[in-house]
Amino acid sequence: MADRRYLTTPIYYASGAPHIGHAYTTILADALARFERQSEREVRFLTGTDEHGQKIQEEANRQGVQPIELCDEMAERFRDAWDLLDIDYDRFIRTTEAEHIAVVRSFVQRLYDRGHIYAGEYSGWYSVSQERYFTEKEIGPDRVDPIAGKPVEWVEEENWFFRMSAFQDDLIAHIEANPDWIRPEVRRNEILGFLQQPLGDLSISRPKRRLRWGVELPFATEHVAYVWVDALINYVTASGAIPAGTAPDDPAWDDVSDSWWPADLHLIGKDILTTHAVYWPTLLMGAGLPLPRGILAHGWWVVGETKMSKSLGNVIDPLQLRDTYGTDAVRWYLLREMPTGSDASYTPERFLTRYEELANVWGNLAQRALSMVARYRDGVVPDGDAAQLDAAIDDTLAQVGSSLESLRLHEALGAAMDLARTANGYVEEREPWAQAKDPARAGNLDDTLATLVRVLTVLTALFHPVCPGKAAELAGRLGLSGVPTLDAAKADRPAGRSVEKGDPLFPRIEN
Ligand code: ME8
Repeated sequence: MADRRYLTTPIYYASGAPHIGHAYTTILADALARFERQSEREVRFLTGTDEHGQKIQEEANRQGVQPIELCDEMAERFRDAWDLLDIDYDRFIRTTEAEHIAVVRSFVQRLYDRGHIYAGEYSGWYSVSQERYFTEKEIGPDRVDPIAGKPVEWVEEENWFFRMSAFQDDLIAHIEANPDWIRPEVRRNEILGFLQQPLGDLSISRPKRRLRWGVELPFATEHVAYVWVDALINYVTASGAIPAGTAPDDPAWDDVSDSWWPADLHLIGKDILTTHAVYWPTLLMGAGLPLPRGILAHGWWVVGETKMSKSLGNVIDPLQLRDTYGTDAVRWYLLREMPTGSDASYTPERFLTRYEELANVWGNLAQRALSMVARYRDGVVPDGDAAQLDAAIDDTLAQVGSSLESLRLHEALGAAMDLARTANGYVEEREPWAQAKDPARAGNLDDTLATLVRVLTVLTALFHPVCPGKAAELAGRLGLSGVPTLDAAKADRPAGRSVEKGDPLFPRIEN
């Protein structure tokens, strides 16, 4: 089979507007997808909205609209945000789509037919904001859910259960046999720690008398599917493995090799690790489908020292930042600032520092190099030795490769920026303005200029996944027909090409 990659983001609740947390995961996935496409792999990049459940129903009630009206509006808002942030997804899934509903029904019926589902009574502390139950220990004496800090409610109801406990040993064995399956390692250890306690069964239904907004269970029509079960299945729906209308016992379930399933990487925030690393793989085992090949749980964005929250009014709107600094600056900041996997704090000062890095290092290099080609060589790249920084280029590419391999994207971007720094140092060292004055050094000047154009060409390829707009702009000024792949950039011979100076890539921001 061709070399393919299937990457996913969480599907975001259609009850709230996109903020920098959502933007981070989505931009991270987009940049990884773009790096994959550069290596000429076939890529499927999925995102979307999570539209069923109590949280959505309550928000719709609050606004006095039908749930689907709220979802239509919010799905549009997410799509618009992703367009403005240059997210090049292949599929935007909504869990209210008929195709998805059909797959969920077939999936749960299959679990039922295979004997993994039974009826029972349930009571416990339920968090509407997280759409899940918490234990006494987790909610503490104040009875608030430990993630959102909101009060939980006591719920007693008859429920259908998935025999999750039956898969505990297989799940542990899988995690132990695949050290990179959950990354980073702290998250893997967290799940292995969690699995040291006996795993309970998972309540997968909600009675319609309490919640109508969901997918009706085919074997229990007075119930709808628990929203997390519904939501997780989106990854299979969008893979095309189980086309709508596939019966629960269809042979399609046994051979998914023609589809995108299994996913290569589920990108998620650490808040939803248990659902992805415990509920999801056990549900897949129950259905007899292969497990995703990896999960990357990234850290949490906070504002200054504080959690972002609507009630505190400190939610950072990525689109507002974009209006001031541009799409690529927002993307750069988020990906460069947060060490993949760790937490990070948003501050306007750090944002500005990262912006200045773009302007003063990469932007400045482009401006200097292109204006010197314009001034000294009438805008045509001279036929000099362009390979003077090739050792640095090779080192950078090797480092970027290994950082991407270990999903340390911030490190890969740091390496790319360091190459631009090295090239700026090379300009200082070579003093092209002095070379230009001295006819005996004309050949040296040709070498300097050709080398700088070569580095800029490689940098367009390296920066493209994170700064697609600026990389394309720079490629145009370099006289290229588009942003080259890394291999094409390395093979490029720029001599004789006309280049154009243009305005600074990253203009100075007033105030
Ligand atoms: O959990 N920092 O949706 P959601 C970093 N619908 N990332 C953040 C963040 C923050 N402060 N806040 C949110 C759901 N995120 C479910 C998912 S998937 C089958 C169902 C990001 O709208 C991060 O990716 O609450 C987190 O996992 C996700 O948004 C949660 O989005």
